[in-house]
Amino acid sequence: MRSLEDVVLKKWSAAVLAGALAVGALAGCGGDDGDGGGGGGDKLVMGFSQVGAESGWRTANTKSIQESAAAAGIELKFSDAQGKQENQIKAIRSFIAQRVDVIAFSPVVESGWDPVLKEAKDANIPVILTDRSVDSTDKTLYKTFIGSDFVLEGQKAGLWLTKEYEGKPGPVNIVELQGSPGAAPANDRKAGFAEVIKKDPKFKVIASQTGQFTRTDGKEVMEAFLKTYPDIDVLYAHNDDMGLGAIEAIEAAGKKPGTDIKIVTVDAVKDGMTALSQGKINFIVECSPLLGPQLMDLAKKVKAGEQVETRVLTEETTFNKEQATAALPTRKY
Ligand code: GZL
Repeated sequence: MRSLEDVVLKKWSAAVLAGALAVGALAGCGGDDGDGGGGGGDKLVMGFSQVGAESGWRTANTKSIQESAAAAGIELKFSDAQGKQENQIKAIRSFIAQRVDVIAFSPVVESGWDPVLKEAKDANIPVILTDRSVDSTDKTLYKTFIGSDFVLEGQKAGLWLTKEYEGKPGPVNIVELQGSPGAAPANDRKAGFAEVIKKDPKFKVIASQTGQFTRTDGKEVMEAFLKTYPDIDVLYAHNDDMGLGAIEAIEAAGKKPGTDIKIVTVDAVKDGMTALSQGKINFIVECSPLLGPQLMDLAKKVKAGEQVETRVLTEETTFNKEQATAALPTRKY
């Protein structure tokens, strides 16, 4: 009988291998000579709809996309949806009207995309999903999805917690700061974490509420949790930013983050890694925002009519205090 750890770690290593193979497959396809555009040297035009600017991760992701487009000689039409699906749908329709070569976007929520994706397909404009996916059953509506395995990220956070409390009595009272409602990372990080901790009844999620992936909301919700629950042992935050906001609330309540309340988060942005190196966060599951270079490679191949992997997994790891301290000096984001 394989242990849960074996299952999670096996899936993790398979994901990393798939990611490496995918990158290898892309690189091995006789990459572009960087003159921009897939065909006779004309500049490839990409329409990109971004979720918003809600977190440090998002800022780093936008930077990666913008810098990679410039480096690849791709003309980028960039739209910030400010967290609203209707703005993304409007932007995609505008890209269709402008006859861009490729449309890429990070869906703010999983559902409600089929109609506009069908419009792009009918206009013969290929679509690439980045960062987050959609729940469309029609897989012909997009060419590929490049992003993380959010369920695995939740499982990694749960696995760390089970190890942290191995052999210790319960109950272990957990509060959870969820990402924005309906977002794939929020749904999947919650599911992956729950799947792991349900194996031991001492772990109890006593409260779970959205903090919208932002520091401000994370702080406000944690303030409410602290007022309601005097005996919180652990905070699981779906991203560093909510964890950092919660740290402010925990300290204001006279408690020590990382000691009185253990904290596990996801992303591994610089501010989160700094808090981890200071012992205010205990463990971070990495979710890389640096999708730009692979996205531009995929766009050129898609425009050139080449076959691409339908799923490109980003490679990522986890960090404890010592690993964060070592990684910080060279951290790109
Ligand atoms: C994950 C990304 C999430 C980050 C948050 O790929 O969609 O959105 O974890 C960000 O920080 O707001």
